[in-house]
Amino acid sequence: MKVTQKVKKILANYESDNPGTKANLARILMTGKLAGTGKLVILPVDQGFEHGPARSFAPNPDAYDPHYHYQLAIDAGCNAYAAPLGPLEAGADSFAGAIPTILKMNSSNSLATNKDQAVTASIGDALRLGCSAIGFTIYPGAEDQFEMMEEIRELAEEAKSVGLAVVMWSYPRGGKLDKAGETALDVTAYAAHLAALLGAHIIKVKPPSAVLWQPEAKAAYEKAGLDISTLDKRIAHVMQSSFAGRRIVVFSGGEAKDEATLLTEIRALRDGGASGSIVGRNAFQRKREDAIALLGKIIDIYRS
Ligand code: FBP
Repeated sequence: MKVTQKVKKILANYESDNPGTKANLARILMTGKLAGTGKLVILPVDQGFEHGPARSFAPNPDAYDPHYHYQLAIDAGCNAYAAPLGPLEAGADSFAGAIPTILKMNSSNSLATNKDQAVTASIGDALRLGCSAIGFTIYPGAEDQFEMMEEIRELAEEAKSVGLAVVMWSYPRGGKLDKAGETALDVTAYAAHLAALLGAHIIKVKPPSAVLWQPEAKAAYEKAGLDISTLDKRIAHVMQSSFAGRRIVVFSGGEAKDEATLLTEIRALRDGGASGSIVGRNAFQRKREDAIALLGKIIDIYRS
């Protein structure tokens, strides 16, 4: 594997990491159709946990099979495939070494009454399955947010010590946050910044709206005269909040939507300097050939 200058430059931002972690970041950045460009598209499939099987897979019943997702990520030319323990185990032998994997180590479920996550796998599992990274969700704003932060502190320390990379899903929710607050620009930038502060190599947040939710933050944005009128400008601000672009930040695809809307959003992500996208439902809820075509278009946008 020849590591490009672009990727070397990104790896240089991770000044404290050991060669194992850098090699795993390089594997992710040097795989798939975006290999070497510094951009990445990841397929995440943990929605079975988060939303349940029918909401996740009934639109495309082939997707009930965990092998389906490994193959989709490979054939579409994704950089990596992220999933909880069970589905990674279910294809571990058939797909060993075929695509970098990210072990999603905690999950919630929609039957829960509180906004919290259970740790559902170990660093040993990640190593046994040959994963490149662990994935972990924090819910900034939730009653249990500090517990989640303490859990990832411990897991990240262990992951980094054995050469794994750390991907953090930072999803504000719970507590005082309402729906508008969850994706507000100030809250999203705060969530990305918190993940960077917690030592994430790769940060994952939702594309932010133009809402400024916290009055104190709103005043600071207004005083600074920050232009937040378009999505690309808001993405640039989230990148700035992630150590001035020194951290890889990918944005989620969200609920299944029409292709034109999604691609317009992806172009704004690219124009704002996003590192890439992590697209689940918009991929696997479509028929396989449509999903591959759509992921191909997303990849082309990042390549251009
Ligand atoms: P999607 O592209 O399907 O939105 O997947 C990204 C993701 O972060 C998943 O990893 C996760 O299961 C899901 O979003 C959570 O979505 P929500 O916050 O809407 O419950």
